[in-house]
Amino acid sequence: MLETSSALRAAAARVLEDNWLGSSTVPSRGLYPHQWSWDSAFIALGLRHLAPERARRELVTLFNAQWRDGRVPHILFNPDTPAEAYFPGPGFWRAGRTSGLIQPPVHARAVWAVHQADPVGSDTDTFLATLYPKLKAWHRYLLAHRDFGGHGLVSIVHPWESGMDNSPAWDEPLSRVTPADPGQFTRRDLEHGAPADRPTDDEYCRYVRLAAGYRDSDYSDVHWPTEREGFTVEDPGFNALLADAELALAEIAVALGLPAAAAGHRESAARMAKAMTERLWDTRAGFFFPLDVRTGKACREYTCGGLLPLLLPDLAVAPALLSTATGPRFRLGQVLAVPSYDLTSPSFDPAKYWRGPAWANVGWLVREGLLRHGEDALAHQLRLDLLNLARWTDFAEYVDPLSAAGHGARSFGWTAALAIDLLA
Ligand code: 9WN
Repeated sequence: MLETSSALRAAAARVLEDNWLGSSTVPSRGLYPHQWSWDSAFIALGLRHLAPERARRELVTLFNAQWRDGRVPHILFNPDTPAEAYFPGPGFWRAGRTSGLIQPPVHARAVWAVHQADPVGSDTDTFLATLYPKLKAWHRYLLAHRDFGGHGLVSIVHPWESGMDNSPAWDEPLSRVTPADPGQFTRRDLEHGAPADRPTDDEYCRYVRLAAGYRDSDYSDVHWPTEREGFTVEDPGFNALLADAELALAEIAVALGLPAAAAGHRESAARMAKAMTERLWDTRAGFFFPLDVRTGKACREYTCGGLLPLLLPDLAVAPALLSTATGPRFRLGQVLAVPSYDLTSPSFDPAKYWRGPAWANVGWLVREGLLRHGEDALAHQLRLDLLNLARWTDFAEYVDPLSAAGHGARSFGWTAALAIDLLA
């Protein structure tokens, strides 16, 4: 048992050491043996306290795989890992060493935090100057190529793009996708940990159908999204993270002596916050729901993605959102960390992936949001929960928010990294 903070920090550092590939970190040696986009950002937040140059390397490696159109791929495959270790591997995506999907844009926030941990080393490496144009191109891709709703918000085209794969919010839009033939592929994820805690086979068949359709359109954001089979959703979690990332870009621009550019990033964040409040906020529910762009209807499930707009400092509806967060659906401060799904729903499952368990990255983000809205006591409790859960579960991928039982992979990258950050 890792009784002291220094024992916990040392154990977390060992996880990051063991998961280090030489220029990036895997989320998990067994289940996820490649580099993942938003994992790397969270991992860098922890690495910056241990070895800032490694944190910089982590992010630079990811951005070296950025596509010409600006997208940052959700997976960068490690050439030394056997092809059969993960499905869908590079042979499926047919996109060189990367996948063609994306993940939530938490990178600018991570880049800024990594810089602040070691400004001298960062300046010597020209870290900010190197990454600023790449981050700008990434955000431009999202806002210019992914605004399928036409109101200044980004749409995701696959549940994997939300980072919250089997969130109940995706059930409805996913139900319209014809499942791929299960005989076409072998799930490698089921070889690691309890299959009951992972998405179902039926969900995987739909994920594969969607990913193959996007791939077969050459990852076109012009043709594929209009196909009948597609999935096009404005996710409040993804969009809140982009708005926050624009605020981080503003800070980076100031540090680079670009005040006019900084003002532009702040305006962009404010525009997004306004669009989110107009399109995704439900006043009666006191919650942000994703919008299914194909039907124009809200995906009315209370999932943790709807809490992430708390990150926005000037959010007028923050008091109402906080009241939902502390109410019966999420019971913030009364259960452990942040449940990924509505505790009052009959479908709530405390062990199943994004349908109930608490995840360290979401807890970390919600804590940031609480701090920005002056909710220091709740933020303090959340920090303790996250550290205890990491300590008790050997850095589990996700945990039961009621019993503290660990689920999924152990020695999971961002669980360890964010514990280090919370201890700093
Ligand atoms: C698909 C790596 C990733 C996380 C996601 C999490 C899970 C992948 C999977 O693992 O998704 O991208 O194979 O299930 O849902 O948030 O980035 O840790």
